[in-house]
Amino acid sequence: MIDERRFRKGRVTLVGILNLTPDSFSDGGRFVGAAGRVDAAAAVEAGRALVRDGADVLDVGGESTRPGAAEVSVAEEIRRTAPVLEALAKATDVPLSIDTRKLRVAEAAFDAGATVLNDVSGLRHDPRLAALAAERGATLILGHLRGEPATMQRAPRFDDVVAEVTAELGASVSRAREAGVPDARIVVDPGIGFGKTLEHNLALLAGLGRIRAALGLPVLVGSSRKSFLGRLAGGGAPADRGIATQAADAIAVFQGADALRVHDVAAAARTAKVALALRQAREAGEGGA
Ligand code: HH2
Repeated sequence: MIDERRFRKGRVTLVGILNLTPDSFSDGGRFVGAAGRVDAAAAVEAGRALVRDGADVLDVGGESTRPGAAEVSVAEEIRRTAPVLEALAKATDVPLSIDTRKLRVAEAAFDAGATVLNDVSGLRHDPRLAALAAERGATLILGHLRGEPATMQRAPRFDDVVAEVTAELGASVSRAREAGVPDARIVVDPGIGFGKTLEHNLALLAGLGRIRAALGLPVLVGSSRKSFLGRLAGGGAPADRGIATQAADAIAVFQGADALRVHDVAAAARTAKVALALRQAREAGEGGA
């Protein structure tokens, strides 16, 4: 179960990434062999290591959402994720999240022990996820994404990206509320890298405080190792974007992020401590916020 402290304001919840895919942009293929077999034991060990590093939640995914990624069938996504979730539920106490846009995959994940649903499409891909989350008492992470991952990077356009993302996330939140998900179980995410240019990503990180204030809900940010950081700071392979990731995540926390979705939890834990202390010092200087 999600305890009171996770995804609540005044601390930073660390969501560790566990991708069970052959093709995720940063860690694809770590647990999937040539024949497509998932090495569940290795995945569980990696999950336990993330928890030792400080992960508050583990986010398990069976389909890459990187731009241009191939679609995965429902059966394949369940085959990749459900057995690992079931084993993780026995091996750790932290809440388990399923990163999916698909109803059947989410159902199988809940049956296997997940209590968080991370929908990068913010209920646009399948609005029925809202009723499912309500029925199962799950925490729902609502991401911002226009269109589909396969085509999202084809000329994204916004006039005022912060205002438009806030409004569109607000529509996702309304859908969740109407289906009966209480505010205490809703987290919003501006969808860094999801149908956004470099400038859009920067504007969203710089404008996080506005998004958080307008929606009044905890905000999760997922910049970890994404390509805009490589464009800004160099580093060829995604794994070389570690320092750039820490810089972006520090700023995100300073601007108000309540949760970070990260590959390197140990680094994020230290970054978040410093950035949160600075944010609280700023708030104290402003007479509290
Ligand atoms: N980013 C990715 C996947 N899921 N979920 C949320 N809520 N926010 C994000 O920013 C986010 C996400 C993409 O990163 P990754 O899982 O590392 O890669 P891939 O989609 O290639 O598996």
